[in-house]
Amino acid sequence: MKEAYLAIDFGGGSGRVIAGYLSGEELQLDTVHRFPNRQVRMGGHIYWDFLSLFEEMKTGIRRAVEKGYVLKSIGIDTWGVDFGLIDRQGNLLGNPVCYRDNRTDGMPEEFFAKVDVAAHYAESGTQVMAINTLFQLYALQKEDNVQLKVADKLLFMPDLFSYYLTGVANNEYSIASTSELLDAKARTWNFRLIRELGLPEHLFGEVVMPGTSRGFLKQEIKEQIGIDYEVEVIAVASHDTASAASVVPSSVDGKKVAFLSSGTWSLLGVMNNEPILTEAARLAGFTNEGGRDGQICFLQNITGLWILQKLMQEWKDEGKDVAYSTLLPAAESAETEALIDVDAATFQCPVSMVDAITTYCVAQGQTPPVTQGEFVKCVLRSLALRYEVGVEALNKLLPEPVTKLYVIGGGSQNKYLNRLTEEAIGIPVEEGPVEATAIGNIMQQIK
Ligand code: LFR
Repeated sequence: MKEAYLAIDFGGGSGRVIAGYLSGEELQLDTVHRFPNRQVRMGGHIYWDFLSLFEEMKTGIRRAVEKGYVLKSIGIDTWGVDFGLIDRQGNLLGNPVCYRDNRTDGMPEEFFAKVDVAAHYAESGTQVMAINTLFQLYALQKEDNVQLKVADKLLFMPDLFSYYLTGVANNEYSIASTSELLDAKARTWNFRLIRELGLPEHLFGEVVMPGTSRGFLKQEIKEQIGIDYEVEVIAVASHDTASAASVVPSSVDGKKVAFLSSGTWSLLGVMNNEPILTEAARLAGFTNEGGRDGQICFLQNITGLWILQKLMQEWKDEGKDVAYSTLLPAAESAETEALIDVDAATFQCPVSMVDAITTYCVAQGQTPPVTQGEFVKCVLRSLALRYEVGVEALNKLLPEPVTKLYVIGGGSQNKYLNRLTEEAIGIPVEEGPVEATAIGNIMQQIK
């Protein structure tokens, strides 16, 4: 019997339940359950399969119990911006829609035809992206959405999972900060903006800081997972990026260091004590998201390994070999010079990534990649060059340039990409930890 803290980490492509326990001073991790997170296309929309994710989460908690762990507490983190709406009885009003859904196409342009973009940034500090909650809600409002009319509360994904575990509905700060609806300095809802959008104020609940209790597991959940003791659910830095970034020091030997949280997305930035809300930061595409201890993750949101993941999925469906151990050496020896703009809208959710890259290169007058190795090389070189642009932009906004880049998360295992990145940015790249998000999640619970 070991006492353990559970980190439940939902990423855009997969989820995991990790038990963390202290052995002496050292944190040990045991991944007790992994599951895919699939996006479901239906009726012209792209959804998350919330019900199956909820079930997988309970399976993971049950496995931890069956393995003999005594649960001290649970913390949940997920990707950003997406949410569920619940009614006054606590019913979920529809499956949460995935940020890759095209309902937000053109919404930022419409919104900023009425709102001054610089003044808006000076308050929200958020890099404008069509995926942001603000534009999802704007789209719902515009279509006179029925769910929005009857909704009682808006719960971001980690808030929603926690709600159905405990019955307590609140909004954790770091995940709420991905919405573009917070006042970055005050670290709470910008109700003036919310009113301006015509959204009901009651949707937006209490903003709680990482470390706050979200309540205890409901009796029905305890029965389903086979325990009879109380387990507290703690609001960790429930945006996965914020939990991951929380394990990286903000400086080493008095010198500022940067992080790159590498997964489906690449989040490149630094930890600051206060938001940077200047016009220069806005124009350079930086966002000020909430982190641990009221800190700010000042970062750029870059399309990350998503493009490669999507290519690999397509190749797998065709029965091709998609092992990293085959693809990465093939990429290293491939000859292509093709480069893509990884953030281009065409790579957001194409039916075929192979076709999207080919079409893009042809349109740009480049010879498109053909072999798997060429595709992978094209994507990884493009990412590394994009990181170079990001680091340069960051250095222009900070008092002193960053001296090191910590690559954390699953993508940090991609040694070829790390090498390309180091060559491109010209400062040392330090690898790991791979499980930065889970470690950050658990550290917030232990505090
Ligand atoms: C990473 C992440 C990013 C966010 C993106 C979409 O998993 O949370 O920080 O911008 O997903 O929500």
